[in-house]
Amino acid sequence: MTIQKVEMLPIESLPQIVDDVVQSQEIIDIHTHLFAPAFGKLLLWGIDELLTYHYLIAETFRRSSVTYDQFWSTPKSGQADLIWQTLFINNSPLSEACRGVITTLKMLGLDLSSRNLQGYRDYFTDLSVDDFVNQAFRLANVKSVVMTNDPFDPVEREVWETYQADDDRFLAALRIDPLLNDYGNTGIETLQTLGYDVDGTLALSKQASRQVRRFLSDWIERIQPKYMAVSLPPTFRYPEDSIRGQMIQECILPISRQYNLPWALMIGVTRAVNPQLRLAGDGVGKVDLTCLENLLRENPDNKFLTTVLSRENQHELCVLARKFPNLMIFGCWWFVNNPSIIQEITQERLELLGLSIIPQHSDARIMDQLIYKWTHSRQIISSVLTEKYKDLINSGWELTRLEIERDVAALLSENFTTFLE
Ligand code: RAT
Ligand code: ZN
Repeated sequence: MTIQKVEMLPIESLPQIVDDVVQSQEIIDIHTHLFAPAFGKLLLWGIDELLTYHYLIAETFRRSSVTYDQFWSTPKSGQADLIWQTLFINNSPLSEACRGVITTLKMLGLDLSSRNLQGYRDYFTDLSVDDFVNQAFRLANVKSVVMTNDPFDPVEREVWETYQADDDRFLAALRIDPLLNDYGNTGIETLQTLGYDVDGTLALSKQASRQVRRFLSDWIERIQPKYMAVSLPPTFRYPEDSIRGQMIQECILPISRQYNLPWALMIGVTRAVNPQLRLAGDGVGKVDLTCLENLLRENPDNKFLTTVLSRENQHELCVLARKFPNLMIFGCWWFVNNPSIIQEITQERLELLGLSIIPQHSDARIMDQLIYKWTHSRQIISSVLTEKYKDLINSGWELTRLEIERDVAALLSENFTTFLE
């Protein structure tokens, strides 16, 4: 048998080659808050939306004397004016969320030297939503995004009455937070409104769990999600003698197995630490990951996707993934989605888990953000990978470009699709 000769890479050309490969790899973005254009107003895009991103709202209150009441009673364009003036004109836009706006405007070809917000608005006025979506996907080099689909939101429910799901750039995910975090209020109320016969008590009767399972099945069949998802507080425990514990055991885990649908847990958010900030008011806390360890050990036939919000939990999460192949860890979520921390987490994950991870998701809420979130993330992924490949070459391993392409495709796209199979 003859061994085909392949061209091995010299170490000097490595940074350029890895960067080319990372830039040209199409991405599946596994968690966003974006919507297909058919969802109408639920799809946010344009400069005023970009500037009023909740990450920037939180930063504005730190540098402006505006009161909560003044801010919230101002129309969106006025809020955007204030944010622009405060974070971009009166101060240099150094934070990651601010830099994101700059990267986006630049990649859209707008003149940053003008610093003219009205000029940026005019650019968007001339665009149709479809054209803009095409442009964002092209500039971000993203193949598809997973939406966050919430059957507890009446506005979104109405869209699903007629939505054809014919735009395959937008994949669905069934978000079920109220079932696990607010069953006594939104959970029961919504189920009853939709005709599921659950009683109002806070212990899940046999009848109520049957109804919740029916609700989940109906929505899975309707929206064909890639996974079910929930965000959980740092106080999350499992097993637990609580409505949440029961819901997980009797409804979520069996349905997840029945449909071969991963359950995505996003753990570590304390909601409304400062309620005055609304969506921008959530905080972070460390979680005792024994909860996940128990879930993984007791449910080897279930698939779990997990990301954690605190920096302190990242290492433990990697170690757990080494123990349980039914756990796929993903993304640098929200408060850890900053270059210095992404770099650290990505290195840590590659060192502990090799290529068996999904290094990033965008969490984009506004279509424009797809552009900067992936531009910034690609830069870091590329530089971390370059260092790792350099170490390998220095240790004596020879690499080909094709092997690098294979690895990057796994990280940015195929690990997700394979995990779903
Ligand atoms: O990152 C965010 O925008 C947060 O507000 C949350 O949406 C978080 O990502 C979540 O999905 O709960
Ligand atoms: Zn999110």
